[in-house]
Amino acid sequence: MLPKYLYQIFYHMNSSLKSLLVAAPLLVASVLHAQVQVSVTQFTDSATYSVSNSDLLQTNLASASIDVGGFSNAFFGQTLGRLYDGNFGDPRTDYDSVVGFSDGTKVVFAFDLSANAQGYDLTKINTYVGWDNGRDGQEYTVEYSLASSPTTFLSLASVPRFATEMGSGFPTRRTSVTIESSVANAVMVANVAALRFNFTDFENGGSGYREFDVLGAAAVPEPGTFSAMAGLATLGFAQIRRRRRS
Ligand SMILES: [Ca+2]
Ligand SMILES: [Ca+2]
Ligand SMILES: [Ca+2]
Repeated sequence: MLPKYLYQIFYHMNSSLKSLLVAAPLLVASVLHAQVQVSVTQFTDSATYSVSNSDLLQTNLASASIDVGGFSNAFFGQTLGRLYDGNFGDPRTDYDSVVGFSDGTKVVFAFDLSANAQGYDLTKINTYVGWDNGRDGQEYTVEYSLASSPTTFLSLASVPRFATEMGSGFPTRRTSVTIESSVANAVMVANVAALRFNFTDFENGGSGYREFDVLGAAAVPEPGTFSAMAGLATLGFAQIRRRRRS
């Protein structure tokens, strides 16, 4: 049920304005919740993943913090900075590039809103793990908050448990997760202030995370949906005023 004043605006609009206003909420929904898809890879050869050193976590990060929980005891000397240093490392020899999380840990990456008050339009999230079969799996959920409400988190994607097997001999194993729009290179979610990762740490006391890449760009104010809706409302009021005068 529309509030009375909104109903009055709607009633007094001509039909083309009405159809525009009905279409507008659908457009908002498609921008905020494009179909987000999750895909995974896993390898046992010696090549390393090629990770980004110019993604938003490296260019526009305000802070990274552990909201709940902490680091896994499976690894030593950990810092969150290992996840955004542009380095994957050799999972056979480089044990100082790894971060693991204990069960239930939540990690928040807050983007720099002082540089871009509108937040950031995200196109892709990549997360990379490298260890052996015992700590190579990934499973987590990820949430986002908007620049208009930076501490309110909304669900973005869920990464299902994979690479759970431990196998014989524990050969070196690497896995990656990609979260993106089902439309190639499209913005997955716009005006983002922060991301929150929720780890289940299901595998053997901690998976060996080595890099998180968050790809996207600073959001630019669009003369699109919201200003168009504001304009429609203004037109509606103007029409009511005109009718009342006549
Ligand atoms: Ca990076
Ligand atoms: Ca790294
Ligand atoms: Ca495994």
